[in-house]
Amino acid sequence: MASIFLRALTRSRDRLAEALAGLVPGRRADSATLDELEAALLGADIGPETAAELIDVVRDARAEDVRPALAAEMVRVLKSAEGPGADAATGPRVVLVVGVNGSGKTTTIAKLASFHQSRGDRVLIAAADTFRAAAVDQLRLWAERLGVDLIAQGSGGDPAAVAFDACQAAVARGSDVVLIDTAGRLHTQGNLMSELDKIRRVTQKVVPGGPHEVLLVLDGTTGQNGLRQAEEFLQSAGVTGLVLTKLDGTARGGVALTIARRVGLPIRFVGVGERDSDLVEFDAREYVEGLLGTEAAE
Ligand SMILES: Nc1nc2c(ncn2[C@@H]2O[C@H](COP(=O)(O)OP(=O)(O)OP(=O)(O)O)[C@@H](O)[C@H]2O)c(=O)[nH]1
Ligand SMILES: [Mg+2]
Repeated sequence: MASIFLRALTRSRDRLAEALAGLVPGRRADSATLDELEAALLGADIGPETAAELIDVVRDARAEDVRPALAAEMVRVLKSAEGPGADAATGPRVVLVVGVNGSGKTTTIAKLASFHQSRGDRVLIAAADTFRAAAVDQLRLWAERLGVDLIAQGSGGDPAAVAFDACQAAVARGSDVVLIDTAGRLHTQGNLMSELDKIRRVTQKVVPGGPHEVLLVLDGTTGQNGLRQAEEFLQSAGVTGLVLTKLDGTARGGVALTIARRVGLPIRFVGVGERDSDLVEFDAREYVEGLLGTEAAE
């Protein structure tokens, strides 16, 4: 089966292929072709600095080397941001999910629950988005559908108290993974950040070393803009990895490269739809094949 990335990145790949078709075998790329290639990279939602650096890498390459050199550099950039998540020494592994509103946090929680379930892990979900009543209902529905434990309080409750209860319940029940959903919006962004801080602190009290992972969920359709919106989370929420959602809904998808280069954090998962099964683990090589075609990354 063709990889998810080949399917999701078709439009960007076609555009890049068109630009690369301007190369004349045996010669170096001329400046018009390089300009077109840079435009195609930008069109794929690869940020301007990253695009310029990629062009620099192939500026003096012979035509037949351009694609493999681009592929190698893209893989290098993505891999440089990779790193293992922290493991839980004992007790449950606590994963905190953060991000701007509507980015796909709650859906990602459901997908992660399903992912861990399929590996035989016992999962517990914490509904720590108490800002909207509907948020708890949405999560409860997923928990019922997936058959995983849910800890929730009425809306308007204290998110940190929910996280605290959830961690205690997880320890008591012997859960392997705790997934904490959070609000994407509060009255002010400052409130939101201090709330996330509080959630982290209470988590630590119950589960030493937690949260083991703080996942920032980023809407792939918002590209460079979304990355800017998420900047505050990157600065103050202790983010350890990213989830890029809605890759099925964007024809571009190159933002992953900018994330790796600028943010220096690994992309852990990619969301490719609204079902709980629509989650894939990020793979740098498959992603680059999606952008440049299968031959390029061999
Ligand atoms: N096509 C597509 N839609 C997605 C994906 N992930 C989430 N969505 C949709 O995006 C919308 C928002 O998702 P939520 O999971 O509710 O987002 P959230 O970040 O929890 O939103 P708030 O709690 O309001 O901050 C929903 O309609 C989801 O079905 C994805 O990977 N692909
Ligand atoms: Mg939500």
